[in-house]
Amino acid sequence: MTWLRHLFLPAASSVKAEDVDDLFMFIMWLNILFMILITGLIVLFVARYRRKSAAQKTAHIEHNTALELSWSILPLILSMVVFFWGFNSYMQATVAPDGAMEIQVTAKKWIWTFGYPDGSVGVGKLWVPVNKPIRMIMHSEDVLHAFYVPAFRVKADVLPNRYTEVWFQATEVGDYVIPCAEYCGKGHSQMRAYVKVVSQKDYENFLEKGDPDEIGKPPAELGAILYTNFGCSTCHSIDGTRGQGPSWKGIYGAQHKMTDGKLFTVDENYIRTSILQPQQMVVEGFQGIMPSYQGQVRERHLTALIAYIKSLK
Ligand code: HEC
Ligand SMILES: [Cu+2]
Repeated sequence: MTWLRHLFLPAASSVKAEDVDDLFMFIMWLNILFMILITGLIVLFVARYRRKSAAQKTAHIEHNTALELSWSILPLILSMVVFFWGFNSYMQATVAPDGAMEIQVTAKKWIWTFGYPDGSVGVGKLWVPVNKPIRMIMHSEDVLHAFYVPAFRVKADVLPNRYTEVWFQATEVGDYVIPCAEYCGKGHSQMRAYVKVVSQKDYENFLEKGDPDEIGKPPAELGAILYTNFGCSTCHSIDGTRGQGPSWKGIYGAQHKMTDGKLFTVDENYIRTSILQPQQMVVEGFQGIMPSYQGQVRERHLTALIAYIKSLK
């Protein structure tokens, strides 16, 4: 019966997912059942008790105790089942088990940043070990966002000036998408990150040596990966079209005018400052909305992004 349980639902890969799906399916089938029952009775009554002639009268009925009790008590029982099932499931989903690994999540337009227990930080990609409870402690640096992992059936608002949390325990190794689930401005639909669920060994390897997808790649190739992982692609195109930010096509070596009238040549230092302190130099014709990546990118990331921008002739 698992096909029935997962009907219309995305793959379920966390310990909570089964329970959420079961309750969802229970409510859905209950609704379908009552929809058929009620519309069926309406059609039946319309056909059967339609007034056929002016003289025809229906019997005058005061009430029917058995019928009235059953249509009150039965729905009460059903809604209480849904309430207690949902309440219990909600409590379990809200309170992380003791000893869960903690991850600090920062949302800002339009990137997700993850802080690990050892102090390292990652953008756009969250590495977690499989079969371990993980508690996410989240806040926003600007507007409302929402952390949502459909495959884990977890979702919570991420607010400025306050922490919210969710926890999950992934049951299968794989990549799972985190789409932002609260409209947060122009780049909202592209505000995505990934949870990368790996074995304990691969996770330790990652903490020790860094992301294996990033190691041993020529800088420009790594830069191309970071372009999407770090969310630069949300605002910068590489084909010359203007987005929220200027396109990167052919900018290396060009002279760019800033809003304060100063001229800069786009070179290594200019790009570096643009990434770390974007507010220092705001390109004319654009708004200073670029988030700072200070403390979130490593030296080799900067080198790679610079090499990539250089390569876009
Ligand atoms: C939220 C949108 C946004 C994101 C995400 C973003 N940028 Fe920007 N970026 C801008 C805007 C807007 C400008 C122009 C205003 C300014 O200079 O601050 C800009 C300017 C730049 C410039 C200068 C471009 C020029 O033509 O002079 C560089 C280089 C740059 N960004 C690199 C990056 C890199 C690398 C990333 C990803 C690690 C990134 N940006 C992510 C919005 C963004
Ligand atoms: Cu968002």
